[in-house]
Amino acid sequence: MYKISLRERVPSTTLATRNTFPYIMPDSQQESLFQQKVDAEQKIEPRDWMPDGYRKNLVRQISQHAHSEIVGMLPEGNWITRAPSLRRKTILLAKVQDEAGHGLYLYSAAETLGTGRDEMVDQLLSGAAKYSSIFNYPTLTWADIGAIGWLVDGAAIMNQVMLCRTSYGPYARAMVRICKEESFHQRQGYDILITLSKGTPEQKAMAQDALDRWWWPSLMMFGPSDKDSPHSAQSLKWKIKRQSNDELRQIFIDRTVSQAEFLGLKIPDPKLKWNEATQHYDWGEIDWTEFNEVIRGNGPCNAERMAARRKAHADGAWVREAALAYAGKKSKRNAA
Ligand code: FAQ
Repeated sequence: MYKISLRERVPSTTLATRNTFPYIMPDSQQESLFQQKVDAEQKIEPRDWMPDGYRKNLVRQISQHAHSEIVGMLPEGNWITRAPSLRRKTILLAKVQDEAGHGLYLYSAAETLGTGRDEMVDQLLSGAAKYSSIFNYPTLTWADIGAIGWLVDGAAIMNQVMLCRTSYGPYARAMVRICKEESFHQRQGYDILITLSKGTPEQKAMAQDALDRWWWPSLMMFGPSDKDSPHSAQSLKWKIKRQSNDELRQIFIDRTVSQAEFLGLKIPDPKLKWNEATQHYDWGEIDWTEFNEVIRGNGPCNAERMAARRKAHADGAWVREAALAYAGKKSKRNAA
């Protein structure tokens, strides 16, 4: 198949074909120019030529990322009415609203690749598309809200800072904005845990219990280990991903251990130990059976999360209809 690329510079060897412009470049040549551009750290923009696989992979990753932000509102949203003070309530409300905003930036970025938002949402609601495993765990106590901010947002930032340098322009730019907000989210979670860990023995125990339950699922957020990650090699070549799942997971562990120590909490991993030779922490083994079960839909809260999203979507149908009718009226008025 041949496609025309209007934005690529036509190579000088083709100048002889000037009179027959537009020049039609074979896919193999387009692909090699595309890779050169990626290697040179130039951003790929929506109207640029891109391999079908690059487009598909991006829509897959960005839409799953968007779904994660939206489903990710549920575990914390669950605590807005139960936050222990007005201050904590307003902070949590703002944080959960930020997650909705992140979902919207991401759906918009994915739409620039030619897939409609309705289609992406249908894929989430039908179970065809994944969202992050982490949001299938329950928030049992207020300390869980601290643990989500500290560990879940902390892991999300670790992954998303690399995505600020992803090769696709609209995704990279969305990430810059998202990361700024995620840093605030991480601090607010840590602040909750500082308060609890300096509190009564019951509060400290609550913080430890939250760390015990959220530690391993947070490490799973980085995805399967590199050797079992089907998308990584190609995504790294296309610079969609800039670091591997295992690399990011290790950096996250290395940075988080001292934060746990500062809180006086113990990471639930008997094998966790500083390794002088590698200058990294050694650590235990993730329960990959649990990870695979959760992403297959069999985690503790998968059914509940999907039921909540389906209900919200159905309940919001009238809002979408009203917004469309209003937009239609407005564009008719403007055209008149
Ligand atoms: N959960 O070959 P890989 C947040 C799937 S945002 C579920 O390694 P890839 C903010 C993967 O999709 C959190 N599924 O895949 C917040 C693929 O399935 P597919 C979300 C997972 O894409 C905080 C298959 O396994 N962040 O938390 C998971 O190269 C608090 C094979 O895996 C992002 O989405 C998982 N943990 O690497 C919100 C960041 N891991 O599509 C509210 C962007 C893997 O073939 C409250 N995404 N899978 O059916 C990425 O960086 C990548 O997509 C990875 C996975 C690193 C997640």
